[in-house]
Amino acid sequence: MKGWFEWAYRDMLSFFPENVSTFGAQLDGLFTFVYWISVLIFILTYFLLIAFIIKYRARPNKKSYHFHGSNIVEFTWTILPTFLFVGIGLFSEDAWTKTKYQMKVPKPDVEVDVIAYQFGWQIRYPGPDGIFGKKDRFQMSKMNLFGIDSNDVNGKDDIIIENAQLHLPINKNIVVNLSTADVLHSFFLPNFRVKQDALPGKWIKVWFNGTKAGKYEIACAELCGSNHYAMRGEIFMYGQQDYDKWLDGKNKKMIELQQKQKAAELTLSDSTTTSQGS
Ligand SMILES: [Cu+2]
Repeated sequence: MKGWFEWAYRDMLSFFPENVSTFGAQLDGLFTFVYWISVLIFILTYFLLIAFIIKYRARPNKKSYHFHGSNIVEFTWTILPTFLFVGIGLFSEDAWTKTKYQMKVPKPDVEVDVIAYQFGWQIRYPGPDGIFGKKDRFQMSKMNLFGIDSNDVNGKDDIIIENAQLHLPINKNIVVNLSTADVLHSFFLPNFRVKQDALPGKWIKVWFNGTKAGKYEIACAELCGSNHYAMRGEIFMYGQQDYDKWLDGKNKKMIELQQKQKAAELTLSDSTTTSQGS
């Protein structure tokens, strides 16, 4: 069978993009499990619906009758779904704990900050010193979405990436500290089976471990305004060497920039002292 029928028949599970995350297979397994339960219930309920329509259709000499309901049937349709939902809950507990519990987030090999805004993502690396500057939410502004504390020396060399491009190594535990500068957004990495809402005023830890080098999509999965669709970013996964090369390049640029700034400040202070002296 070709054409639309084949498309309609093809099960939705094949819509998933390639999985490149260590915990992706477990989540896909859960999805498959719930998917087939839904298919089964869909077929069962529609079979019953159609059967009842046929069995109780209007016919000559057939009188309708009235009854007040059945306790047995009502208990059954309450208890069965209860068992089903509690069962799915228990069954998925392990995956949920592993991927979402803030207490269980593994020790990061690489840690970055990601902040969402209308309409894009900014990414922050700790810079040459390897230490993030402290965040102060009262210093958050359009120019300083992360609210990097201007009094913290560790923040002076932090690297901000404004074009929503995240660069990371494979086979490492990545921890993303996620927040938003305005409304709710959702940090969605389809290939990594990661989706997490970003909440204003709260930093949430998101973790994953990528298994394959390449370029993947970052999307916003929360309808956040008129340009929601434009919140598309890219995530580049490298082998360790390539990642180090990229990071070294960024850090070097930052060191150069700081040296230039220092030199500029020195000339400035020189000229002020001269002018004061004269
Ligand atoms: Cu958004």
